[in-house]
Amino acid sequence: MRIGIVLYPTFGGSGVVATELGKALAKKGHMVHFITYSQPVRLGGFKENVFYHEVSVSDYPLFDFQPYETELASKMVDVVKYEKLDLIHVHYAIPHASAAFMAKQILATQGISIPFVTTLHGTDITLVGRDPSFEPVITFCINQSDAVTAVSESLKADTLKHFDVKNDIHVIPNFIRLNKSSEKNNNEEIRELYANKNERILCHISNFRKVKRVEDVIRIFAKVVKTRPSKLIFVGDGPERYHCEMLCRELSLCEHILFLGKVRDTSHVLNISDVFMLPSETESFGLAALEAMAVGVPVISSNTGGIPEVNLNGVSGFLSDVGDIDEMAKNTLHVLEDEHLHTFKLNAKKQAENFSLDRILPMYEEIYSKLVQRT
Ligand code: GMT
Repeated sequence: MRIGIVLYPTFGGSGVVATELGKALAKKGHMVHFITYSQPVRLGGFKENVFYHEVSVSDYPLFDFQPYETELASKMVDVVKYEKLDLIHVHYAIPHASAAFMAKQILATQGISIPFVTTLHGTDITLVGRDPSFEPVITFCINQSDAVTAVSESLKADTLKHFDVKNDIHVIPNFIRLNKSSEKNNNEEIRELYANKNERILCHISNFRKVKRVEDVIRIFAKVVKTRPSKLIFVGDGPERYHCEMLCRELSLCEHILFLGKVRDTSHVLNISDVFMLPSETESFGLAALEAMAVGVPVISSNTGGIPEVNLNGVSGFLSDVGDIDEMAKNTLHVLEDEHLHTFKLNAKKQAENFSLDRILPMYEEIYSKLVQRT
């Protein structure tokens, strides 16, 4: 098939899932055309069957706000027409689904029929999408999509609760490429760069938005480090990073906490970590937690949204109510104990196998085939 994938090219989970999906489809022989405003961070170098179409954003002085949706829709029309695409798959509803709807309508006037699939990822429904100013457009686009998928049962339930959706929503969980991420180097040399031999390593990877509650990670760590010598590694950047750095200083924890900033390939950090922290306010799935589990890192998380579908309480880690720092610290110390850590690591890896690419990819292909046959 010839598939157009519209995505955010950034470190955010929806962009990672869309890029990895496209790469996997290309490997299976599909022609994959990524459409977005800059090269997706996870795309890497040249790959057979993969093409990237950049949406150039106009900087005409009249525009205080650039008309990205219009430019994206125009690019989609062009790519569908000249690359003879069979379907478009958009990741994250805003504004990708409405741009796809517009492109579809324009193409219909030229006798070209193209179905589009919308994948809902999370904040497009749970935070941004629930803003009343977006609601009519999101509801319309979900209902106009030729197929709709959501990354967890929880996200599907949230969508049905908050929007007047008439379309079916297929739950297709996020996935992990196990063979790559499970190549654990056991690289003691790298580990020694960050921690002493007797120390455990906790890590958190995110875009440092409020919803991630990164300050909770620091407050949990402050309790853990009193009992067990440890280091905390932060990967990523975003609006809350500055506050977090201030909190580390305030709590005199700077010598124990490292902020690495944005890192393209997080596997090196995950490979040397003993526990992954995800205390989010809401989380439709928690791809970062799954990536950690895939290399045998147990997860201490909140029990919100789709996280319980990924992290199993007492098995691959622990879940607590949002903001329950005391319990999360207690659970972290439990996991880090010598007699428990190995079992939690094995369990985390085993649970991640339920989300292997081999199991999930056919679910998308089945939806694509049905739509293409219908057109
Ligand atoms: O919120 C983010 O971290 C980014 C966002 C995105 O769409 O890029 O993540 C959402 O989609 C991910 C991929 O499906 C999920 O793993 C995240 O749980 C979800 N984030 C939230 O729901 C807060």
